[in-house]
Amino acid sequence: MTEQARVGLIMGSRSDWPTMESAATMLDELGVPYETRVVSAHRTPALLTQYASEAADRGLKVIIAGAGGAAHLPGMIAAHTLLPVLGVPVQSRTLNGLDSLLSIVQMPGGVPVGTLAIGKAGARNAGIMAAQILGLEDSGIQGNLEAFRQKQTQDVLDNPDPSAG
Ligand code: RP5
Repeated sequence: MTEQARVGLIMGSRSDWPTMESAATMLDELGVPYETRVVSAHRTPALLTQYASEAADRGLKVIIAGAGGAAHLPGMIAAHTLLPVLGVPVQSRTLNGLDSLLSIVQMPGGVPVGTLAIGKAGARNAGIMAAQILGLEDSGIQGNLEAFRQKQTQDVLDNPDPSAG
């Protein structure tokens, strides 16, 4: 049986997957069950409304939404749910992701989107942050986060010389 998804990992297009895959990798590593879907603010607006409106009742606790260009997906999802929404600006071809960042980060007061960095680092951090939110009430995920952080620190300490292979 597949475990109940607790994070909705959505994106505006299949073309966002190479970026958003970094969030999926972190959720896998931290033991957080999730689902992945393409939900487009502009191409499938009715699906967006349905997805956001039903998310909490389906057992999701956090939504990670990645989009590029006129990146309205995270904000519109946030407008339809009280779940925390983490927005990932995908690096666009034409404006390098600055367009995506500004589209996501400048939400009006009252409807927050937690906006991460442009590109894969932002997607990776969105996965970690979703785990941190869930870890507040899940000791298994919290333990995975502690182990991840310790390993990350140890890797740096074990390799102090940047000129060595
Ligand atoms: C946005 O438009 C998507 O999030 C994607 O980043 C961008 C381009 O989409 P495609 O034209 O590659 O499908 O909605």
